[in-house]
Amino acid sequence: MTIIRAKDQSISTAARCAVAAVLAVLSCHSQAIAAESAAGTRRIVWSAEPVVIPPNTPRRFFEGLWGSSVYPLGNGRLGCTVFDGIAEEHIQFNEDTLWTGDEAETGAFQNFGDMFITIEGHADASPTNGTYRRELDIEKALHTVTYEHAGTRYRREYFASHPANVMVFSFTADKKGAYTGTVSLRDAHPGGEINAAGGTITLSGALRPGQIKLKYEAQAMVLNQGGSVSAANGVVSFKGCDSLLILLDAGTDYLNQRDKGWKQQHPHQRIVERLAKAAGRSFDDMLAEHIKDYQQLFNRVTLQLGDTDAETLKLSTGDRLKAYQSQKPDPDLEEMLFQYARYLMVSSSRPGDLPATLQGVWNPYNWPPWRSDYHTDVNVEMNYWFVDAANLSECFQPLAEWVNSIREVRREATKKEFNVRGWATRSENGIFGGATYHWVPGDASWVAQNLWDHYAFTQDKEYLRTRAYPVLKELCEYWEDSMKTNSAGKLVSPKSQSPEHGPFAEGNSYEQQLAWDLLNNYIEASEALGADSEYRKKVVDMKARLLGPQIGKWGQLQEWAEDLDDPQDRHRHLSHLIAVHPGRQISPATTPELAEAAKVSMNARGDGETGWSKAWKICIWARLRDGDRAYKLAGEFIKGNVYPNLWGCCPPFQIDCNFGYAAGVGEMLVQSHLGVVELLPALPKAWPTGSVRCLRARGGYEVDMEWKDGKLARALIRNVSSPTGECVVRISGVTSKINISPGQAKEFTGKEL
Ligand code: FUC
Repeated sequence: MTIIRAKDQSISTAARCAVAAVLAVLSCHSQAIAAESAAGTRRIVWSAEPVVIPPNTPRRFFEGLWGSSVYPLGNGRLGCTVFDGIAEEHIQFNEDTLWTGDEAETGAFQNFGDMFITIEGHADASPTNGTYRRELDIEKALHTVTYEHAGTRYRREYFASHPANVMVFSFTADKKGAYTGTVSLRDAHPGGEINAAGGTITLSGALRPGQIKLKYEAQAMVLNQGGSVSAANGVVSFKGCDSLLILLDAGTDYLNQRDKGWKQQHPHQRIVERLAKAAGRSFDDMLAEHIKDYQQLFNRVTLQLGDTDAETLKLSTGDRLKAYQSQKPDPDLEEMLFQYARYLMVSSSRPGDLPATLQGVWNPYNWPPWRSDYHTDVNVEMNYWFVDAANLSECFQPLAEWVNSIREVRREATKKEFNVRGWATRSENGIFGGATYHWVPGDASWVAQNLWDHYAFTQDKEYLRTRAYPVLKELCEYWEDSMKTNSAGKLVSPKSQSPEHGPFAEGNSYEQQLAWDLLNNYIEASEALGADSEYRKKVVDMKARLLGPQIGKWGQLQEWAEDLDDPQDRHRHLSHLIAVHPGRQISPATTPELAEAAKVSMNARGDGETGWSKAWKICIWARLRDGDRAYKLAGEFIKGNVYPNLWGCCPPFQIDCNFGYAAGVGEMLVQSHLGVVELLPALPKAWPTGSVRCLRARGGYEVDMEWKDGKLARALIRNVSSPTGECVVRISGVTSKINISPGQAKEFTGKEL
């Protein structure tokens, strides 16, 4: 493609430019398989050891072993984590709708169960004989395990197909009759039933806690070539088989519609149909379809941040992380983590599904850390910050649909609690609208910021009209009814806590900044739709009367309306810096004094804390245009908060860490929150040469860039969805207005840069 990886030095610069010119106007969506694969560089997470968790391991150790070593597969709805033992394969699986809770209680995302495949004659197989390798290829969303035992080469290939909507596990060998053993399922909940007939095991039951007792079912279908398969006592046995194909599907009767009582038909029939369809197809056929579907999303963006030496590239992922911890430069790993976040997003959030939880669609607990829920005081928002910029707009849809599904429940609860219009929520949220922990007035506006931003990137008016605008408007009404006028005549938010620390006070910066953002976004949204001009005037007035950001006695940006900040406060939440990122109220370009105060606060908070906190700090420093500091935080994150399977950790594993990191990398390369598409606003010295293809910018644009010696060498901006094509760009410090007709692109080289 337009961007040739540095490893592919055989392609001349002239050839590169020619390719660039021809492809300049094509949208990334229509481009074929990325050149990366063709150039022989592949994005692979790998290890030479299976995941071994000794029986009866206490939960806190299990978390460390599971969270750091299993490889995740998912198709948005279904997810599984694989352990890859030789004599016994263990596959823990999830389906995104298996939740406890109801309209009052958050509940928790649930483990669904486990599938075990035991292989006879492997008990003495050694994973350390030098032939064992397990890998996750994130360019294909394909997991492979290979090993040799007693003169036979064994191969397992697993994937979670979005188009076929089932998970697929293949076991092959280079000798006939190599597989004898059993397949079994374990229900993660008590009281269910497990039956086996023919080659299929069925697990079914109903959840007990909570008022909404979801019914669930999973089926594993074992298809063999050669040998025989039989069923007894809930277990499928296979004997002397040349190969096995196991299909796994699961579901519940959850429906994201309150007016239907949150329920639909029992999942049994849907599972039977999906499995029957998949069983009629070959593994190769389903794999080809899966890779095509996945790469339509994944291949849109390529990124190159520099070269890692060949020795480091050969290391297993765990060893590369160790090398990185001992200061070995590895820009390829930094880039890999950006792409890994895209892998996780495509695998855990597809249209029609529920949003990615704190653990995406991978959770082995019934009482998971923080319920594996939708935390609205930073985490679920962070999950979706990077999605549009990383050219995965389709993956955003679940968040908008979830908000839409719970609005009514939240409106009722808010009316009952505060007697105001609109709605608010508490920071722990579930799939039936139930919420727990403190009420946090700013939270709903924060999710609404994601909703607005998705429009800002895509310019999709139908989405704005039906999904974002109604929420923005009802939240304006919430603020209208909830704000008080203080003694200085300013509007202040009701008493609450700045997320998770400090006193309960009025006018916290968290609420003030989020209210500003909400009102500001509402004004733009109503203008874009030509809607509610009278109400808009009211909102303009409210925005003007809001208590704004304040600079305190040590030059800091105040977290509270009173000047209470402690310079020793290292709290993980950065709630008073939302105006810098992801908001747009404070920036070095528009409010330099406040931006300086934000730096004082950021320096005081320090460069430590949880994985997601560091990820957010990357974003904030990038918005403050300090690329080197943003890079330092990226390094702190990789050294301290990334497991060998590349999951980010709080600890424990929390997917916002991965997604927040990707947002940070995006902010370092392109910013567009101020109505200007700004290229390389925070490029660190550590990435002097690099390139990126098809990042998205707000307004409906796509950006390709190549840079050299810390300076932009070539840029291309494509109009993919801007109706006007009036684009303000900031390139190499110069701001100019350009016009790019829909479907066209403008290239910048030479003097313009
Ligand atoms: C917020 C954070 C915690 C954790 C939890 C899921 O409450 O303060 O660190 O990430 O979300």
